[in-house]
Amino acid sequence: MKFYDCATAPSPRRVRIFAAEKGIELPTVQVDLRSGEHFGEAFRAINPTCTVPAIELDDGTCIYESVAVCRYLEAAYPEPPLMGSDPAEQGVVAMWDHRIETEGFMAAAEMFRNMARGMKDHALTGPEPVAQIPELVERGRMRVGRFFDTLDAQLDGREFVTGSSYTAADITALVTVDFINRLKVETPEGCENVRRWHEAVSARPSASA
Ligand SMILES: N[C@@H](CCC(=O)N[C@@H](CS)C(=O)NCC(=O)O)C(=O)O
Repeated sequence: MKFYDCATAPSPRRVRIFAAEKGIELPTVQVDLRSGEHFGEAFRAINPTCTVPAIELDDGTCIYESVAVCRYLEAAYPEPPLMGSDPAEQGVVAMWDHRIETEGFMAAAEMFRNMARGMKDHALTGPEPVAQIPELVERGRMRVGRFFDTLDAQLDGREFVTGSSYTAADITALVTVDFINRLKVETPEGCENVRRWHEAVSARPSASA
């Protein structure tokens, strides 16, 4: 297997943490997003959407989208389960993972991609030029605020996002909160549950992956 990574990007970090929690060492290829290596022929053959992460299995099967890569790893390396242990837990973890990605991660991406100088004419992923829309920075900021409120309410009375077990939903939430904090948006003062949870999940060895 080959894991296509970019050490500084948040999405592949979801896979790195997921693999670290399972004790899997992934043979890793770094893709240089700065020089546009991901738009070249070679990487497009792996992932036509030109994003990391992606994996290539020994039989040539390519899987991209962080959630799909994690789903493969969960099936291939079931222990410890990170996507729920029974049908109900699996549904709840998938629900929260999806909400955190769409309401939190995508809101942070909306801010970042519409404000960063390096993202000029690249406000959406993919090879086609897409102009930045400055108003979307503020809309992304508003969505980030709503995300913090949602996450804080969900963590009230729960050790982890979906209960007493650490799951993929915690990984997506950790990567998302760190991504938001990198945009110089701090976790709001009132979000004490997020603060307590963030300190705990950041202390796990996998967080440095
Ligand atoms: N939904 C995708 C998002 C992947 C994504 O946006 N990756 C970013 C790095 S965090 C990327 O490859 N960006 C390339 C670019 O901006 O051209 C996933 O979860 O895998």
